[in-house]
Amino acid sequence: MGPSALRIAELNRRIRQLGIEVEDAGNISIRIPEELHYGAKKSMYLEEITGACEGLATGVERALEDEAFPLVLGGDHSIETGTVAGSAGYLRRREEKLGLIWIDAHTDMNLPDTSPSGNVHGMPLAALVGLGPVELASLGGAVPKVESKNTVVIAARSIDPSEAGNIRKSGVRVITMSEIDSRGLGSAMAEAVQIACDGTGGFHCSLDLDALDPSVAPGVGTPVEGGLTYREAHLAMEIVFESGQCQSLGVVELNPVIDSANRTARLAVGLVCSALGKKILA
Ligand SMILES: [Mn+2]
Repeated sequence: MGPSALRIAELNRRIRQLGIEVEDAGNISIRIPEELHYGAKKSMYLEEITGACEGLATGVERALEDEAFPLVLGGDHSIETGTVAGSAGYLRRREEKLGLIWIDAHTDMNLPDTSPSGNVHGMPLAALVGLGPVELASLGGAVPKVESKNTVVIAARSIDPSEAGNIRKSGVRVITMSEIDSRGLGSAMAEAVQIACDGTGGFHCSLDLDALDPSVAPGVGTPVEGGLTYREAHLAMEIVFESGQCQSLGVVELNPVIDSANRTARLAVGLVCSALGKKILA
């Protein structure tokens, strides 16, 4: 439902207004929740998620081969395993590496063994840096999809105790909200871009809308108080654009069921436009 809400908020028209050609590739085919195989309690719907991500990875890689910029909308953050697999696969063919900027209230570094909920949307970053779950980590062959030294989480403020061990083990840089409070978002994002660009051929930016404060983005799967302001989020997207190194973008965790009159979708459309180069004074 997230992608539909973004279309209703006129995402395509707003991007076209920036002078960018848009081709809407439609939705990934997934069965409705009632038809899905629940799977193991420790990693719910992992089989369906892995299948969906395989198709998505192929689509993203093909879009990049066609010299398009893949913008992937969600939905559950687990889909980004597919997006990043495709984006990294494209660079791997050119013997280059992908960096990753993960903007999120959470670090998404759980494993089936450490996850309190069994929700796979809490595991995609662990999969991408090669920790697991193995089905997602090995998607499309190469493990890991991104190296920890080129991966950064920004805006984190809710980390499960068991997850913290995985973060330490991986060596991924996590810039928390406390650090953003003290040094400012501009400086924190500059460091994030530097990490993601160091020796890579470009980076993927994954924007979990729960990175924003619930007062501006109420329509997300797992809201956490104390997030980015409206302006900070736009600044983050502007810095992503100005880097000139963002190869693909994901905007995820939009949940219209708990949104208020599609407000979070409209906010997300504005953020995508900033990431694609929209300026206050053109
Ligand atoms: Mn997330």
